[in-house]
Amino acid sequence: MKLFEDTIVGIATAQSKGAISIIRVSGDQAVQIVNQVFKGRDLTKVKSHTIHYGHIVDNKTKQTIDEVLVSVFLAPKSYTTENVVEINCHGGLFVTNQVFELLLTIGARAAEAGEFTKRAFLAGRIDLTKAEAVMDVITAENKNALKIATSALNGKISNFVLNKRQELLDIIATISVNIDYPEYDDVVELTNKDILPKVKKLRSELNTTLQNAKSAKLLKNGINTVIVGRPNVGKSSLLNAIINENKAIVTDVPGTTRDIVEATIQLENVTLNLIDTAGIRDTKDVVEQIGVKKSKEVLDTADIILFVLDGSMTYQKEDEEIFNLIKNKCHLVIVNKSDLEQKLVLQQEEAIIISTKDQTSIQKLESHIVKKLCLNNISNKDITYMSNARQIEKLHSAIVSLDEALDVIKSGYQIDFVDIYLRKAWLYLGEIVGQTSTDSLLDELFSKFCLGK
Ligand SMILES: Nc1nc2c(ncn2[C@@H]2O[C@H](COP(=O)(O)OP(=O)(O)OP(=O)(O)O)[C@@H](O)[C@H]2O)c(=O)[nH]1
Ligand SMILES: [Mg+2]
Repeated sequence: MKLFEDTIVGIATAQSKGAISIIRVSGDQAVQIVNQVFKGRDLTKVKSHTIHYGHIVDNKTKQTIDEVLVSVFLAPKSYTTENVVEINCHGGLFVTNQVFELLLTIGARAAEAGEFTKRAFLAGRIDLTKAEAVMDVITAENKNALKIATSALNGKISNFVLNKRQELLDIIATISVNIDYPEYDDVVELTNKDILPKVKKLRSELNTTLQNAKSAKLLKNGINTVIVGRPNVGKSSLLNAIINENKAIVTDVPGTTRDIVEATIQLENVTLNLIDTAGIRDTKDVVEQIGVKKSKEVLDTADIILFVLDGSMTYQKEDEEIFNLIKNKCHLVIVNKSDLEQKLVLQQEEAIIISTKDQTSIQKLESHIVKKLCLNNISNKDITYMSNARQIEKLHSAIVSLDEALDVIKSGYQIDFVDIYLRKAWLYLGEIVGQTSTDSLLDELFSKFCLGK
């Protein structure tokens, strides 16, 4: 089936100098168009999945533009499912653009960002989660991000969503039969009591995947670990001790750190993005004030906060004020300077006692971070990780709809009402894989792709 009339062309490799550039052409006329300017074998007669040596020649000027290798993939076994020709030319920007522009003059149209993958999606070769995974593979910056992206590309998310969608559909179908054919003897009469455990089970499975999505985000982007406390408690010393390097300036002058200092370390295969901040206090110093403001702002980006106290001093008003800022966020309370005489008395909170001068206590702190964020072997587990904000939002909406369904079931309303919310959840799950998606969503989504992908 032919979905598109036009044949598109895009430069698939990065727009910079390199050994090779790939120009990709896709559409009904891909082979004929390239064949017009290719001097070598007659491409309209070659087999699919073959590579051919030749030259690209401008027929008007008779000038040879480049020496190339051309790969031919005939429909439907290609990236887009259409006829695809890929021209491997020399990787100079000028030569690549010359070949690209030549193809535009003989019938191809410049592809929009992501248009090749969009065609693969619209033709049904890949679903939306796989299309998004293509971009995630390209943008992956570490082992975990790549692992999550390839697992999505291999269909892990689609399989999960499609299975859950099917289970939901089975429940919806049974309800519909009950509503439409109550008089049939062979239709088992369904009550709210019968569907309650099924919906509950489904909700819990979706919720587990939603929770795992949080881990996936941490795996992908690293854990923003913000070190806060009042001046001079040893925050910068702590950052230095964790990374084992004198990166942040340490002095006994309160208010030493004025700006955010960042460093990264690997912990249990996960990246910790450590962020040292200016000590928070009321100050008249204009520069320090800006630093304090930044410290408070950066708290919003924290996945975990290390709240540092000085064990050699009593609990101060400023400590209390900072604690109020962080108490409802994920945090660890750290009492530093354990090598000095201890004057600090903490009442409710459990604290980790350390000295930045003692590496074993720093290792102890690291194991607390691992425990707090459940990082043990997190990346080795075979879990469905949804790491994409769009997918997570839809999953969340599906769960909300199931919650509404559960409320209706528990309130003892007629089974018809339950059906409404189950259908809503079914539609949301469909949006994750792209079975129920709008044109505007697709346009926006694929526009984020690279050209030529
Ligand atoms: N005895 C002792 N001194 C420490 C320890 N950790 C830090 N210090 C000292 O405490 C002082 C302040 O340390 P910093 O790391 O600069 O403190 P900070 O919290 O970053 O201070 P600001 O940047 O001003 O907010 C320095 O003189 C450090 O040497 C510790 O475990 N034991
Ligand atoms: Mg400091």
